[in-house]
Amino acid sequence: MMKRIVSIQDISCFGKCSLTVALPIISTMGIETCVIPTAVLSTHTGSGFEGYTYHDLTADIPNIAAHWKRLGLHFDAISTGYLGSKEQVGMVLDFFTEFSTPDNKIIVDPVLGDKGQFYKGFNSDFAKEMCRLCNNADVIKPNMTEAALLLGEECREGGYDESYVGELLKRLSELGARHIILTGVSYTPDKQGVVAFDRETGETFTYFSENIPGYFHSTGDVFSATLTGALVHNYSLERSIRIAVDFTVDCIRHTVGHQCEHWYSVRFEECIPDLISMMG
Ligand code: PXL
Repeated sequence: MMKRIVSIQDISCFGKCSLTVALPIISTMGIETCVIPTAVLSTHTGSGFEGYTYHDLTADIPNIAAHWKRLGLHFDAISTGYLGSKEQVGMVLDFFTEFSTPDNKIIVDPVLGDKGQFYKGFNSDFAKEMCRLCNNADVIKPNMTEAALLLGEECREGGYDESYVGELLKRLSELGARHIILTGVSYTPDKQGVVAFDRETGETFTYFSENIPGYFHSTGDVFSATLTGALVHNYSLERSIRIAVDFTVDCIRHTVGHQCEHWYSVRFEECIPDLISMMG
């Protein structure tokens, strides 16, 4: 049987993030991808874009869910990314209640911010709401900024050490999810990667790669989609993290030198054949 997931996040019409990244990546991984678009934006909200449009689709979420319920649809994973409002978080929680089963996974990317700051339009109130979503997830995947924002702490930009990261992981696990996958961790200037924590076994898994200087928008979304695809294939958590890091770094490498025209996202399309090889 082909695996099937649902991805709940926005469509940014230009800017290559959220659904326009998740769909091609998860499809490449041989998994059927259903979508619930939470909003349609003309671009993403990251720096460089001003005056973007935002069409809210909150009212559609329960209607889509109700129709799917009547169809008796089943998903091997429910994955969430950028959500636009507290009300949407509530509806996504209802969706979890309706569609979670003992054998499917809920994977939450608590999209809140990056580089030590909230994305436009988000604040600590919204971060508290995101904690409710984390509470109902099997896997959460914050970056270092989101980890601090979820915990209501000052964001630290760099200068991380193992004790700071270990403390963040422990406290994030108290939000409720079993697996915490913290991205953007770096202890030395030449390496960057992921530290994961399993609340049930107490084990930590670390996977670092080369640190490529610069800021690359949408890499969190590329990572999340790849991780989701790998986990849905029942690869081990360690292997899933390795594939997600390696593919994200591959996308960054292909973007370096092209940032003049590709400042708003990564050139993931060129790397799709590599993703297929990584799964081989
Ligand atoms: O990459 C996360 C993301 C998703 N969707 C929208 C965004 C961002 C980050 O800026 O603005 C609309």
